[in-house]
Formats: sequence, C-alpha cells, structure tokens
Amino acid sequence: LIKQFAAFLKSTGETFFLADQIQRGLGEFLASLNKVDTAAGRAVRRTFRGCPEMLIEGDTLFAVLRPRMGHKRCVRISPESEHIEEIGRGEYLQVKDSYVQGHELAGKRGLVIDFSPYFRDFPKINEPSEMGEGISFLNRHLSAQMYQNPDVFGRALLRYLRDRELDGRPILANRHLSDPETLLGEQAAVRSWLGDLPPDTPYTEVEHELRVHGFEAGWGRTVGQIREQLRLLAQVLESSDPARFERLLGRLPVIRTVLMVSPHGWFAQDDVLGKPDTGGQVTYVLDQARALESSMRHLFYESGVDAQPKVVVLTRLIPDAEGTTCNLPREQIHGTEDGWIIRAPFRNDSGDVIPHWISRFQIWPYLEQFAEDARNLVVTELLGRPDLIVGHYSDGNLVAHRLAEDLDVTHCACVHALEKTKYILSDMHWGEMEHDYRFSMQFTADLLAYNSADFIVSSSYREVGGTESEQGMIEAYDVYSMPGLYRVQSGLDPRLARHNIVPPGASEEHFFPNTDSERRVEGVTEALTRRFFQAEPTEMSLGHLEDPDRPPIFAMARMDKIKNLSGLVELFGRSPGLREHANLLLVSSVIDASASHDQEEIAEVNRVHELIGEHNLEGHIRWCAARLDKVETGEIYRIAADRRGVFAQPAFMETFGLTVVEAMACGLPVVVTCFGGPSEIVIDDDCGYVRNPNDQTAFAGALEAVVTDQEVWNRFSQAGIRRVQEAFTWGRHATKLLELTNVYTYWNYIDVMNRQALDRYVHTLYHILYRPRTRAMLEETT
Ligand code: UDP
Ligand code: LCN
Repeated sequence: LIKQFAAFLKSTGETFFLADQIQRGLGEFLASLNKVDTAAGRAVRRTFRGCPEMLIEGDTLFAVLRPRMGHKRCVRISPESEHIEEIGRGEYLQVKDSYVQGHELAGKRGLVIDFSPYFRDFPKINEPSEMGEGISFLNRHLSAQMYQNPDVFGRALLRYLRDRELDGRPILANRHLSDPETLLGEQAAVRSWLGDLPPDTPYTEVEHELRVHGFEAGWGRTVGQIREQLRLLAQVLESSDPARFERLLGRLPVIRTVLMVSPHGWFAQDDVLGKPDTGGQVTYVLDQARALESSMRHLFYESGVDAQPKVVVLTRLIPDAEGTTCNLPREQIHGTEDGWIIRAPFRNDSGDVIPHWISRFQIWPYLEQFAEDARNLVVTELLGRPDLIVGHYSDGNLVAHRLAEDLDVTHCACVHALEKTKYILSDMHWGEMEHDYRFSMQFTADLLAYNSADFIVSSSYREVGGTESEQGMIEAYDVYSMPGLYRVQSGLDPRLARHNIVPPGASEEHFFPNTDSERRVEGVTEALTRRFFQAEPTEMSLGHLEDPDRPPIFAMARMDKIKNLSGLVELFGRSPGLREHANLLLVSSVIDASASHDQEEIAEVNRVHELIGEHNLEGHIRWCAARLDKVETGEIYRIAADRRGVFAQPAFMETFGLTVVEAMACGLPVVVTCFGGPSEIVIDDDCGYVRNPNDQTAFAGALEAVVTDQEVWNRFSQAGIRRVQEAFTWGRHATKLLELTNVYTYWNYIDVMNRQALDRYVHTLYHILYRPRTRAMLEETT
C-alpha cells in the first residue's frame, strides 16, 4: 500500500510535499481504495503520521518519517525494493538539495552542521508527554548519577553553597562548613537548637548563632522556615530524591540582578505599536521584568536576605524615535522599584550611530558591535555582572550568548518565534528570500544561540516537540538544508533536557473580567465605545456600522500575512450567518498601505481592502488603526464582552498568542487557530473553540455558534477566566523561571555538561559562517 501511495503522489505531478499536502493526499488515496478504516489503511497512516516532508525523484519517494514525537528517520521507498529503506540524514539532504540546485551542484561536498556529538552525553527525553519538562528530567538523571557517589555529590553541593554571594556578602554557607560531614552535623545541631524557639522568631534574632555554626542568611525569614529548609537540605544529602533537590535549589535566593536582552525594535512602554516587529514580545518582556523583580523580592523576603533585586532590559537606542522614548538611554519600567530599560545605539564600522529604525530581518551586521558596547553599559548599570541573562528572540539570544560567554553568566533563551516555521520553505528557498529576510543569518544565529544557551524557555508544547501529528517548531530545526550554504544534520534537538515550557500570563492589572465593574473606568469605556463602534470613518478608521449593537467578531493583531486577518475578513464576508448576526471589528497597527514601508504589511492591508469591496462589507465592518495602551487594550476586550462578542485568532501559525490569554482573562470567549500556541491555551469546547483557519466554513461556524448561543457564550466566558487564573499567570512564570535558573546554574557550576567542546564549535561557526555573512551584508548595503 505504501508503494501504491508513492505512485499516487507521483500521479499528482507534484514532486515536493509538505505535512498538510501529505495528509490530504493520504486521505484521498485511502478513500479512493475504500481503505480508510481498514487495518492496512491505519498502518499507512501510522507510518506517515506527522511526516513533515516528502519528495519524489524518478520513481523513488524520499521522506522524513516521525516514528515518535521528536524522532526522525529519513527513508527511501523505491519500486524495486521490498522495504522502506532507512538512509542517512546527509543523503536525504543531498537529494533534497538536488531538487533545488540540480544534481551536479548538490553532489558537491559542502558544510555540514551537526551538533549531536556535543550533546551525546546530555540527557534526552524519550517519553513524549515529558518533552518540554527538561528540568525535572535533567535533575532526575543527574542526581541519580551523582548519588552513585554521595561523597562527591555532598562536596559539590557544599562548594556551591559556600561560593554564593549577594552584593559581595556571603549567603547560605561559610568556611566553617569544611566538608559534608560537618555540614550534616551542624545542620542537625542548628535544627535541634532552633526547635526550642517559637517558629515565628525572626532570622535576625538567631543570625549570630547560625553564623557560628556555618550558616549565613538565605535559609528563611523565621526560625520555622529555617528549620524546614535545613531539613530539606539534610534529606537531599541523605537520599537520592531529585524532586526534593529541585525544591531545595529552587528556593535559594541566589539571583539578584537580571539582564534581559531584546535589541530589535522599537522597544518602549508607550506608543510603540506601529512597526511590524513590535508585538507581543514587548508586552512579554515588560511583564516578565516586573514579575521577576517582584518574585525575587518575595524570595529575598521569605529567605531572610536583605537585598534589592534589579532588572535591566537592554535594547536598541533609535535617535529618530518618531515621538516615542526609543531615543532615551535610560527609562524606568512602570510598576517596578528598580527595573530599567537601557538603550545602546547600533553603530557602523566607522562608529557612526544608525539613526533610524531597522526591521528585525536586517539587523544582523550591527549586533556584534552592539554586544560590545552594551557590555560596559550593563556592567556600569548593575555595578557588576548580572546573575542571569535572559535573551529574547533570535537577535536577543545571539547578543545574550556573547554577553553570557564574556561575563560567564547563565543564559536563559526565550524563544518567542522561530521564523523558519513561519515562512514556508524559507530554508530550501533561502536564496530567493535573502534580500528581504536574511534568513541565512537568522537561522544560523538561532542554531548558535539556542545551542549555546544553558536552558531554553518556550511558551507552548507546539513550540518544542509538537504533537503526534505535527512536528514542533524547535524540532523543525533538527534536519534541514539551506542549499549552497549548509546542510544541518542535527541542529536543534527538542528531546534534550534543556527545553522547558513556561507559559507567560496576562497582566492582572489590565486584563480582568468585564463583570468586575468596580475596576472599570466609565470615561475610558465611553471613549472607546464611541471610537470603535460609533464614530464616523476617519484617516485612522474605516467603515460605519449599520447596527452597532450587534455582537462584534473582534480581532486585534499586527498586519503580518501569517496573522491572517484577511482570511477572517473573507470568511466573515462569505458567511451569511455572521453577516446577519454580528459585526466585524478589526484593530491593527495600520489600515492605510501608504503608511507602511513593509512589503508584507502593505500586501496584507491591500488584501483586506480588496476583500471589503469584494464582499460588500460596508455597514458590517469597523477597521481601526490604533496604538492602544494597556488600559485601553484591556477595556476593548471587555467592551466586546459586554456586547456578547467573540475574539477571533485565525493565524496560520502562532507561537503562543498573548491576545488569546488577554481576551479570555477579560471574559471574552475566543475562537482560535489550531496551529501553534492558541490550541494549547484553549481547551476546545471548554473555554473556546479551536478550528483550522484554512477551513473557513468551520471557523465561521464556530464564531457564529458563540455569538448566537447564549449557553455557549456564558460557558466559554466563565471557563476562560478560570483557565487563565489557573494556568497563565506572570507570578507562576517568574517563580518557575527563577527555579530553572537556580537548577541549571547549579549543574553548570559543577560542570556536568563539559561544555568546552560545544563552546568551541559555536565559536567556530560564528567566525567562519555567521560573521562573514554579516560583513558581506554590510558591504552590500553601504
Ligand atoms: N497590543 C497592544 N495594543 C494594540 C494591539 C496589540 O498592546 O493596539 C498587544 C496585545 O495586547 C498583545 C500583543 O500586542 O499583548 C500581541 O501579542 P501576540 O502574542 O498576540 O502576537 P505577536 O504580535 O507577538 O505576534
Ligand atoms: C511572538 C509571537 O509570535 C507570539 O505568538 C508570542 O505570544 C509573543 O512573541 C510573546 O512570546
């Protein structure tokens, strides 16, 4: 049957197939043979489940199979062979390259990238349900190893505790604790002595006695807490319980200063929406900064340490700031005590400052100098090196990698988006896209930065190892080729125990339920209602609603093609039910193509205009260009909820989708794409509907069901609020991030990873591959 399927695909006349074409083809093929529900049919489906790509050369089919989540097998299926033959990744990529370059060029030897030898001894997750839970797996694995030699383990832990300092002052343990036996004995003595005191006695009253026994501040604010923590320490030293070990490490107050790196942008707190790059990442970074500061402060308080946390966001200074604060070297982050945005400009080789905004796709040549300039700035701002560096997105992580290496600090990489999975065939056809997108540099930066990071934080499982039927976004960097540049035989491995899912939240200050009337400000509600539902069209808004009281189908996103707002307009236009029962309300950064310089944005804006005309939507649509602040953003979701509307997120691919969480937190039911993070945020038919945006009828049907069925609306509204409170809060995110930092820093400290070879490889690739391309780009553009 498999061979027949190969012949069937060949008969379509196509030669290259991607996941959805393969599944569609398979469905048609099995249906044509009446074998959909037969054992043989099911077996073929199983073979090709989650298969991301296939190609046909002559009569032979080549495919990447995915026998299990995160596992890949490259195979050849030829008419003369009985079996599916496994082939090497190199061979598969060569065949694939010849599809683009022709046999002769593809046959030449070129650069092969393979990170697998450097991670040979690194724990790998095989159980699909655990993928993205790197920390627990790593801990289990490493602590089991360490416990085979308890003395070594005890010494390493003691050394780590004794080396911790905050602001140059020792914390946790001092030199009196010379070896693990002394540590065990002293903790027992201390616990026994503390047992005679009331549990709420403050640390300051026992500080001196504890110090004499070798214990410094950091074990607890009260005697009760100190005893509990020391008991946990004893249990960890005596038994091999990784969960306890994780808990012990996670609670230690060892991080005081955090540097977050997000160079590209238009990064500021107000009025920055409007460039195609400025979206959820800005919201995320600012909320993360606030949450980290508050979590560290809480941890210091609870552990009896007198220290002030500090968080710094490093970004680009843009002199032509168009009325924003992007030209200020320093700006305090609202809602923090000691949180700052610090900005360094991009400079060219002559040292001149680049005055204007540059798209995130074109910034690669400036990052090296930026990292150099930033290092001094950061050290001056923090009066030393940070305790943790968090990189954001490809550029932020490349800079974070260089700073972390220079300053010898733990590097946590937050992903946000991987462009290779957003732009179809962007690896294979990189050459044609290079001028506009520079993927040769971005995908290389991704490989370098994410492989060198100490741990990686993703927002959803889809981002890491995907599902049984769909490969994950990180997984998509495992085997691929950029013809003529390099072939990646092992790029990013989603199974490595360095990947952790830590979803973000929505600021509770701004995103609260519409029924929480006391917190709402009447003036803001009225102004936004007028502006979005009643006002006459202006330069910044289009359309006049015939019946403004109908429930709105509300969408708010950047005008990226991938956000598919045009698809939403089309499905609304085509749905008689939606046209009869609802209005369409779109909020985006631009509505006038002449206001944009971004080709993709211009094309998408034009497409929406066309569709409005084609489907005669005047009277049914309001489309507003807005730069809403957080107060207004929260309120617009609530106004849509007051009007029994629904939030639509129809993207072709969404890494996470903060707007979905925000809408739900405000009590507004949602209908979201099945591609990417939103399908994990929303439990289908429980707190919203998850649909395929390519199936416009199904998507429109789901929207209509929500706005016409009161029972569904009420159920989704309430369940959405609950879901956000339970699963998506910034407090939980920050606590987890600090725990992860502590645990990975610990394993790093005792050098179980033996990173030297990996660091050298990353270095080499940076200098022979990445850097020359950035130099060439600079020459080309100047
Ligand atoms: N947003 C905003 N004002 C607007 C439009 C959008 O603050 O006028 C915010 C929105 O509230 C959300 C973010 O922009 O926090 C978009 O994030 P999401 O993750 O949904 O998408 P991204 O733009 O990152 O791809
Ligand atoms: C980038 C994206 O594309 C969104 O899906 C995320 O929600 C956002 O960053 C924040 O991580």
